[in-house]
Amino acid sequence: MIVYGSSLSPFVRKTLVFIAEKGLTTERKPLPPHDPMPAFRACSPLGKIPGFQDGDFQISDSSAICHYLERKHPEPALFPSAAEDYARTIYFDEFADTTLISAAGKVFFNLVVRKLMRLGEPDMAVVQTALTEELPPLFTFLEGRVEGPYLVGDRLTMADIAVASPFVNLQLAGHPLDAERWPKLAGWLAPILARPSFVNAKD
Ligand SMILES: N[C@@H](CCC(=O)N[C@@H](CS)C(=O)NCC(=O)O)C(=O)O
Repeated sequence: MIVYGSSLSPFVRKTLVFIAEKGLTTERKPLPPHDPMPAFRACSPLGKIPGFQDGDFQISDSSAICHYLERKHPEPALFPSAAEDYARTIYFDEFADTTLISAAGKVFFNLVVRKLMRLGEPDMAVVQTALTEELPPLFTFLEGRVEGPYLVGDRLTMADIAVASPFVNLQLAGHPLDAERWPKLAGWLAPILARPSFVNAKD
């Protein structure tokens, strides 16, 4: 098994955490989006990370990879079996991959990626709008959904992995979650990010 892509990507991190929580190990090829490496482009023709290879099977997209792994390695289950909880888990994964990452990504791209890749000065207006207008309602929404240690049911699921992942990007950008303003969300997030799967999801 090979995962292509830098773990700075919330999508790559999500995939690495999922693999670790399955008790699996993977070879790593940390690279940026659109890297020309032929083996990577065979997995991800559009150049998005993560790319994934398992034997002669190749695919990209973090959710597609994780669903594949769930079928291949059913235990421990990271998607619930009950229809309602399954749907809730898919909902949170989709929410994280689209709404949350698109807002958090503006902060991370401007404050971290631009510097790392020498792409010029950050657009602080974009950062401020994301921090003060776009992210707070999302955090408030999540605050209202946290009822215990896991977002769905009574064990870790893809929902926890997907939603927690972009919070690492905010931390790396110097904007961790405000625990006083969103205490329930912070109380859920801290133990999830302290799991070895998250701690070790680095290049
Ligand atoms: N839906 C995809 C999104 C992957 C994605 O957009 N990754 C970013 C890096 S964080 C990327 O490769 N961007 C380059 C591009 O969109 O062309 C997934 O879940 O893997």
